[in-house]
Amino acid sequence: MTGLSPSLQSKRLLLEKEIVVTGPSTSPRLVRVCRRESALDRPPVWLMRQAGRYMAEYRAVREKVGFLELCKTPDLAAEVSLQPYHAFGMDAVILFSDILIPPEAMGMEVVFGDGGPTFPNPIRSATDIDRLIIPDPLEKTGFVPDLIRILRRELAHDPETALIGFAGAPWTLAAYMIEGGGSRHFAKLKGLMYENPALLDRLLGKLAETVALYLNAQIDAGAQVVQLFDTWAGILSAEEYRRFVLPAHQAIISRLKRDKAPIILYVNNSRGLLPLMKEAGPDVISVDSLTSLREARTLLGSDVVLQGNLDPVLLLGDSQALDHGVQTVLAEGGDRNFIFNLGHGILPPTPTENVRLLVNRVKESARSPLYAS
Ligand code: 1CP
Repeated sequence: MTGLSPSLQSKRLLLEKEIVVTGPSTSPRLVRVCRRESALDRPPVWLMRQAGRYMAEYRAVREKVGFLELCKTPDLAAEVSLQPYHAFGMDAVILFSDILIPPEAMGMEVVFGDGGPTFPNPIRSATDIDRLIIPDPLEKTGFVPDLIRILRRELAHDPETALIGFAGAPWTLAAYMIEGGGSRHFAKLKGLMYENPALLDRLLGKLAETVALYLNAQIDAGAQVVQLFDTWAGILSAEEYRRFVLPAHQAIISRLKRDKAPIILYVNNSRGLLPLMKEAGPDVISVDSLTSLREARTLLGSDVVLQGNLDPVLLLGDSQALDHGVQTVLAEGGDRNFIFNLGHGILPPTPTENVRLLVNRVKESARSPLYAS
């Protein structure tokens, strides 16, 4: 017996339910899960590369402006960042930009063509590395904090939705800067790693410093979560990853304003590398589609927050296979410490009705608040 009058008791029950459903703080759903603050009625959902070419609204904007100009024009970049949120109602908006913006600010020329981004003058020598500056993020990339401030204003009416900032991690950025663009074998990058590891260290160190400053500037401007993309770190063995990638992650993560924004770490092809990702100490580990979430939990422990990991190819096909895939990820992700996402970025030919179906299915997975644990 609590000794409360029946009406007060039912009020208290209502309050308890509310606490379970919305969490004890006013932070967005995504942030609450990153911080393991409470059990939620359903996982938050957002999709890597959720803004982009699969949306007609995006293509209409891109018809008028080039990709780099779009990234550097905060009003337009804000419009594009919000397109998937308005169309499908994801639980997070990720700012529209690209991982190659900081290398450009360091002094590299970058060209975004139809075949993807390229660096016409890739790094070829120690002098090329020494020439790179560590840019002041406000002075050289002030359009990013400007974009973040616009987006926070646009989202002010909806405190449940989080704004995500991001950066590419040093290894992946070095891959583009040395190869001159995307690559199949990464022969030049690996060549440098084998032949002159100290020189590669010098480049990775400069990149880590640049990325830490850049992400902290995003957090200062209002990013509520940040994601570090190390797409190409999965081409390395565990030993090589420990030698070249882990120190760069640690250098960045240890310098971030973690009290203000939790950090998600993503590596593609990360099977075998997951324990090393955990060693860097991110708040969330984003898992690709080749490792089941169940396997990831066994490897990492149930207290680690996981993000993932629907195969983006499932969004290209029929709704039955997609539905089955979504239910599998929901079941494996479980009802806590889990963020619904893809295993890699959304593909340009994705039909929008499939994206809508995915987001709706995750939202429908909400259990009755009465039974939320
Ligand atoms: O309009 C166009 O033609 C440009 C296509 C495009 C888009 C929409 C590029 C060029 N970048 C982006 C946006 C982008 N890139 C976002 C926006 C936010 C979002 O809505 O999610 C993000 C987070 C990125 C990150 C990014 N860029 C990564 C890491 C994530 C991943 O998917 O692995 C990488 C590797 C890049 C490089 C890049 N930029 C663009 C392309 C086509 C590529 C890939 C090139 C390659 O395959 O190597």
